[in-house]
Amino acid sequence: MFVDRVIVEVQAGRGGDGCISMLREAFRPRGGPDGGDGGDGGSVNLKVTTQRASLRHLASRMHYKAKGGENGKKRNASGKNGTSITLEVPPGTLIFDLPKGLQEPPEGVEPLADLTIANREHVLAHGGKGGKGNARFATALNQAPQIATLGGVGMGGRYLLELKLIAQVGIVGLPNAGKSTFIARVSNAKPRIASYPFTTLVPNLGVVPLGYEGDLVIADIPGLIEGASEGKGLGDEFLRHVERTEILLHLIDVTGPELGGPDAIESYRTIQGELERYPKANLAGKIQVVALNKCEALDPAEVEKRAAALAKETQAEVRQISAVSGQGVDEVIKELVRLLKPEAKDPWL
Ligand SMILES: Nc1nc2c(ncn2[C@@H]2O[C@H](COP(=O)(O)OP(=O)(O)OP(=O)(O)O)[C@@H](O)[C@H]2O)c(=O)[nH]1
Ligand SMILES: [Mg+2]
Repeated sequence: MFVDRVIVEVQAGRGGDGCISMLREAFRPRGGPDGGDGGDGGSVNLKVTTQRASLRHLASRMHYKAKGGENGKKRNASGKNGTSITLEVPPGTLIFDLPKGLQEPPEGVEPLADLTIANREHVLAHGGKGGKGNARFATALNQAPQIATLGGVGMGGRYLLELKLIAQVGIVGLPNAGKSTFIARVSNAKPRIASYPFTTLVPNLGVVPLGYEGDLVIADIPGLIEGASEGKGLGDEFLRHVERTEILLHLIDVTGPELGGPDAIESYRTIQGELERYPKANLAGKIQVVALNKCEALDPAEVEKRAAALAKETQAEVRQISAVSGQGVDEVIKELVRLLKPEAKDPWL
C-alpha cells in the first residue's frame, strides 16, 4: 500500500516545574536554596530520510505524544528532559496545518514547510521549557527565595503530511503505454508490468545512476485516461507526483488499433488534455520529451509514418524507442539529462 497523505495529531511534552527547596543539613542552619530546574518537555520531530518512500508507516496511528519533563528536585537536581518522538518521512513531504474537523487544508493555504532535504530534522511541536528552581532566584538581598517557575506547556496541533515525490522526470502516458517497462529498464525500480491497463496502482521512483553527474530520479505513475482530471480511472490523484518534476517523458504506444492499442495521436491528445486540465500546476507547460514506444513491434516504415504524423501534432521531435528491446532508450536518457537544469541534477542533496 502506498500512502501519500496522513493526518497526525501531535502533542509535545510539558516542561517540568522548578522546585522550591532549602538545604537542610546538620550544622548548616542557613544552607540556602537548592531547588533544581524542571526538565524540558519532549518535542515531536520529523526527520527526512531517503529510507522511506511513502508515509505508509505513519498511517496506522494518528496521535503522537511526547513525554513531559520531570520536575526539579532538591539538592539542585534538575528534572530529566522528556524523550522526544521522531517521525521519519520521505523527501518531498509537505506539512499543512489542519484545523479540527477538516480533512483538507482550506483552499490556497500554503504549507508550513516543505521537507525536501534528506537527513534534516524539523520540529513539528516544541516541548515546553522546564521551569526554574528557587536556587536560580537567590540574590544578595533574598537568600531564601520561595519562588520557582512552572514548566511551559508543550505545543500541539493537527497536521496533514502530504508527499509529493521529488523526481526530475515524470513519465506520463495512457495505461499500457510501457511506462513501467521503461523505468524498469533504465533504473533500479522493479515495478509490476503486465499487458493490461492499470497495472501500476502507485507511483514508483527509479534512480538512474549517471556516474559523476549524480543520479537521475524518474517517477512512473499510474496510467491516465480521458476524464482522469474528473476522477476517471485512477483519477488525477497521482499527477501530484509529477508536479515537481522538471521534465515529462510522454510515452505513447505506437502499435495502434490494428494491434489492439489506441491511436497514437489520440493518445497524445488525451494525455495532453488531462495535463492541461490539472488544476494545481501548469503540467502542460513543462518541458516534454515525446517518445513512441513498442517500435520494435511494427514495420519500420510504418513507425516512421506515425512518428512524422505525431511530430506534426506535437510540433516537436518524436523519438522512436522500444522499452523491451532497448532501442532508442539510452538516447532518451541522454536527452533528459541534457534538458535538466544543472542545479536540478541531484534532487536529494
Ligand atoms: N512489444 C513491446 N511491448 C512493450 C514495450 N514496452 C512495454 N510493452 C508491453 O506493454 C504492456 C504494458 O507495459 P507496462 O510497462 O506495464 O505499461 P504501463 O504504461 O506501465 O501501464 P499502466 O501501469 O497500466 O499504466 C506489457 O505487456 C509490456 O510488456 C515495448 O517496447 N515493446
Ligand atoms: Mg505501469
